[in-house]
Amino acid sequence: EVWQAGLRGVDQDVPSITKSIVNHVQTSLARQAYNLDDLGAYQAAALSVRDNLLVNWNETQLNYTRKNPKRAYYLSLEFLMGRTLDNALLNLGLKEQYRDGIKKLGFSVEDILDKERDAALGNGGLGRLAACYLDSGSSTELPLWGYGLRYKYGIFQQLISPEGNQLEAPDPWLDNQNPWELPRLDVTYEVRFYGHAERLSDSRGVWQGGQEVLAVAYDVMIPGYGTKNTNNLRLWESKPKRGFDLNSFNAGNYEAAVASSNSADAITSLLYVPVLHLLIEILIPSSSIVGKELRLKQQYFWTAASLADIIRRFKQQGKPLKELPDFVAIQLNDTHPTLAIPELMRILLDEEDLNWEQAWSIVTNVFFYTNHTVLPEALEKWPVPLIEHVLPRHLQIIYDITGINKAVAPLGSSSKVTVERKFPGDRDRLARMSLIEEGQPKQVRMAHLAAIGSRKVNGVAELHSDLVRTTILKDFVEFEGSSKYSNVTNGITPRRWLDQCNPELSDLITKTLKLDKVVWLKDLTKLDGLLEFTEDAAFRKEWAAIKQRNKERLANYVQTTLGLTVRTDAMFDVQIKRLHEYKRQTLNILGVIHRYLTLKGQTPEERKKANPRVVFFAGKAAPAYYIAKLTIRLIVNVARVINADPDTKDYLQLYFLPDYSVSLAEVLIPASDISQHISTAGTEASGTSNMKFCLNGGLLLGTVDGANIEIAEEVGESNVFFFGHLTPAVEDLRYQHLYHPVPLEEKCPALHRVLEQVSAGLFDDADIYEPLLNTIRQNDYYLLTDDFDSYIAALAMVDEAYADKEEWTKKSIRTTAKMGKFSSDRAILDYAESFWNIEPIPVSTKK
Ligand code: 26V
Repeated sequence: EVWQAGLRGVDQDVPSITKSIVNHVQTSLARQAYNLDDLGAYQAAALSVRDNLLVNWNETQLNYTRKNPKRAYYLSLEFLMGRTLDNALLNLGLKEQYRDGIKKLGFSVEDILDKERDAALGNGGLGRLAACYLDSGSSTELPLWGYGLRYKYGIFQQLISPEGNQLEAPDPWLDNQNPWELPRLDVTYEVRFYGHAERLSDSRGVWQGGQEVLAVAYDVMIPGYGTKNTNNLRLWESKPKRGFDLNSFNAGNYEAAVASSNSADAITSLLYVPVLHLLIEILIPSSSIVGKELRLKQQYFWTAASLADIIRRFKQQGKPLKELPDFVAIQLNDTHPTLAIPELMRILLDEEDLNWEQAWSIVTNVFFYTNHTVLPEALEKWPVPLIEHVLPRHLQIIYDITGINKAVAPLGSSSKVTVERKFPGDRDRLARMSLIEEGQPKQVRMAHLAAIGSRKVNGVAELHSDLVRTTILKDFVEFEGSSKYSNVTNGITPRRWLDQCNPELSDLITKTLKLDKVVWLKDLTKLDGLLEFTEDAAFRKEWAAIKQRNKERLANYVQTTLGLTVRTDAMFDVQIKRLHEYKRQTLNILGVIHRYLTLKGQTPEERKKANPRVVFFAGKAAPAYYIAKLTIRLIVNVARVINADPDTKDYLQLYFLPDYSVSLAEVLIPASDISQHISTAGTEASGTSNMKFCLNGGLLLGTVDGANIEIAEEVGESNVFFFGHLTPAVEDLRYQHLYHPVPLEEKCPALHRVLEQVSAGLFDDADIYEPLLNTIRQNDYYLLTDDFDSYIAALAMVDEAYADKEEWTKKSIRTTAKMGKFSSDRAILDYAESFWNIEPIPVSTKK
């Protein structure tokens, strides 16, 4: 408890806590304590906890200013934070005191925690990864700040219509005021768009005119676990520089006057949901241009404000800009912030008068780029005419970087090694590597720009990083050497994803390891001390009982939110992630139908041998992703039929839980016996929920893909269920589909039967699912027909293994015990040491 003693600057005995909460009720909320509801109690408790964070935040920032260490910045368009109160209480070590204090006031801490809305400023894994990294940055005491956008609306809320269609509703998460942010109305920057650019010399230029918008900072405090260190997440809000254009206003043109103000506000109004670019363009050609321009403005607005802020902070030290790389490292989370590269060039060339070589050398030592996907359709490209219109000076710089003669190594680059000199006459290579893709229109390839503008490039799991090196950035590895292209396997914070979401398991682990929980939660490899207890029957009993209670907690949630009764004496089988063809939820639901048809074909006696299973799905589909939405509809309608069938309902239940979120994941993950991570090999860069399930003692059913491979390496292949073709086979199988197709009834009769039943209308109107089924019958790009039989065989192995409950529990314990590698502390320290060259800067806890 030593670490807690010096943690806080505010009195933390229970009476002081109740006093502080009541104080906030009366002063901050201007309400009466005697007729307070749960929401008011949540807000007051949050403000009271915030007082502690503020003290720590201030001390941390002061300490950084005094010590002046090199700092790292994590630029991410998405931070999927979830709820804050419970996490803050646990990180501060104040959960028990607040539980008591809140109880004294006549409330329950669980009810109050439940009043908080998720901060859902992200789409999925990429955004949640950023949130885990912030938690780990503070917990390991690194000087690491996040920069993002303060969206007015987070990811859409998902509703499911009675027919099974996904409907989207806005997520006005800021409607109740947000106690976790501090508006910094004095920290503002002007950001320019449009206008015109002129060249003043070979490398220098000037950009004038256009429209200026104001960026306003909002700070979110990020407490570390068991430390005073509290880092900052700075989110930018856009607002018009002048509220009204007075000229138009006076001329009676009210609409034009508010139009410019509307367009400034629009920049940070919504989080973008990835769309299938091609599909969208075909369907709504003109609307997509407006959307695209806004997204580009969003990216530039955020990178420009963040860079201006970083440079202002650096300049306060009075050091020359050539020392920037000694004090600043900037991690680019995917290509979304890549405009920071030409923007820093613009600042250094046009505003700071550096020459090209000096500027380029600074830039390429400051930035680091993480790639999160190798799927070609997901790689960002921006039309040249659009960049020219919105950011004319940046387009010039991008052309200069690519080199007048498409020589990739930039104009005047110190090495003077250009692609042309290294590979003379290889014109194909030049075209492949160019930052500009030829076409109508020409497009800027953001991954190429990010790669050549960065000090290091990494993928997010071993296999994925290999694929980055051998596919999308192969030419760059050949040109620049492989040492720049490395791997940092993703991680998750064990604070939220074990201690917070599964408190009973956390307590059992603490008791069993005989360690202060701070110790193992900060060095997760300590979990392997659990291994010796796998043979301890009493321990296994406790372990299994906790899983059972977590299943009941989930069943309760489904009962209260959906009014459905879930049986808890069955295996819980979970697949929760964004809906995408490559993630193959379709394979899962077709497997469920196969199981249903098999059960239907059995006698009641035969059925009794079946392993009862409850299958859960959750996840959102991009609003324009027709096939993904159709998959949701199929799941919902199969569920409707199966759950009502008296022949099978004791053996198979199916649920699609709407509106997947961080908070829902916190209930689902601890309750899972088995979870599915079944992407086509080579398509899932890493996956991070796979780590969360395994950390909570859920076993993994998956393909040999992403981080699944490294999980299996750690926990042992005998504790995971693998199936399906491997990455090297994929290309050839796709070729076979195209040029030597085999009729489905021959290739995979079991799957053929399933598709026939769906087509015939067993679950819904006949023909509804034809577009979905045709993706399988036609070219089956994601290889369902190749993997279906081995998938069904793997499911059977799972059933067989689950029949032996003691052995299953042993597997579960072994899995948790070997998950130490996947702490995001390990990942963030790897970035800190091998990329950023930054060190922990602890805030002294001595008084
Ligand atoms: C985006 C899109 C948008 C257009 C349609 C197709 C498509 C496919 C994939 C993506 C993902 C973009 C980047 C991303 O979110 N990657 C995820 O990053 C996680 C954190 O590293 C990782 O665990 C996931 O495997 C990876 O998909």
